Amino acid sequence: MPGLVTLGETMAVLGSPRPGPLRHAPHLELSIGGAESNVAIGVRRLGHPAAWIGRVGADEFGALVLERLRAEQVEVSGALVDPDAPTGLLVKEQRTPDVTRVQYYRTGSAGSRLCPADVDAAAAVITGAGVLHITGITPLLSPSAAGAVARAVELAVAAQVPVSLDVNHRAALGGAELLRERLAPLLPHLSHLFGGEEELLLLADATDEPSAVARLGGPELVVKRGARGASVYPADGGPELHRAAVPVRALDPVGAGDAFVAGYLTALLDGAPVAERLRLACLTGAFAVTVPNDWSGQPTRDELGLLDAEAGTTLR
Ligand code: ADP
Ligand code: KDG
Repeated sequence: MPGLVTLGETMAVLGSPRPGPLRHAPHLELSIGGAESNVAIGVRRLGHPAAWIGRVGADEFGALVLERLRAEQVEVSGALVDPDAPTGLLVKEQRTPDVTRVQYYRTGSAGSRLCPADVDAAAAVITGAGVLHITGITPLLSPSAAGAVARAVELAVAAQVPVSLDVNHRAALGGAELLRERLAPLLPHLSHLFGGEEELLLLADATDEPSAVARLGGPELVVKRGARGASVYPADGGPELHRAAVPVRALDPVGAGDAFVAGYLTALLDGAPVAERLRLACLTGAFAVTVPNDWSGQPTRDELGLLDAEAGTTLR
């Protein structure tokens, strides 16, 4: 059964469990995170095969990344252990209950040394997939990582595998100009483009949404609007669809976008129409914000009804 394949950097994550300046945190919790592998985990939990391609260092953090992904049954046959660079690290500070600060330690990391030859070595995983998912993070990591993404897209397009991209602009990795420069060659090959309102404007170099949609025109465009839900502008120019967010008690917004994309692409792999893709995406996005971790709150299929339960429900 063809599933999802994705590539990018997955890092070790150190997060403070309580609000406050990091220097006063008595201890940090160790986990992993990476926008692309978060999506792979979400799709896998919902029942489709998912594979991740990337590099980790020959260190404990790298072992943790691979161990966690394997535990989530994400296929890592296309993952490489790089003996010459460390696994990247992300430190997540809950500065106030409502503001999260993220610090990257990923310059020169193993993940940023991903290159086209790594992708060629995993070509069969890409050409046999039902969808290739990429993000705007990987092309900003390094020129070789940008080349790896371009190569993956080339292989997918040649094999008629649809390509989905989530802009995921991380300002710490580069400004709007670099984002546009590195993503522009990919845009004509996309079947689905996801982004937040602001980052889509940045990418299109536009000032309002209709002009952004016109400039980015081509792929199915999915706009993520946080607690206000999401919209889809179909590729065939058909009427746009809007859906409100599922009301939940939000604890941590980080990772919502990845869970949303996981839901959307799962429904795509199910062969579901656009309205159902959007419904499932809003549901899985809502699950993610209920848990203070980038990916662990993502649901399995049989958990999808849980958000309908009343507060205080105990299931026995
Ligand atoms: P990103 O993480 O990429 O910035 P968003 O924050 O827009 O993405 O979240 C993606 C989707 O997750 C939203 O479109 C929405 O459907 C859902 N979502 C996000 N925040 C909430 C929230 N507070 N309550 C319910 N659903 C949410
Ligand atoms: O989308 C959530 C991500 O921000 C996180 O898991 C780590 O890939 C990541 C990044 O670059 O911030």
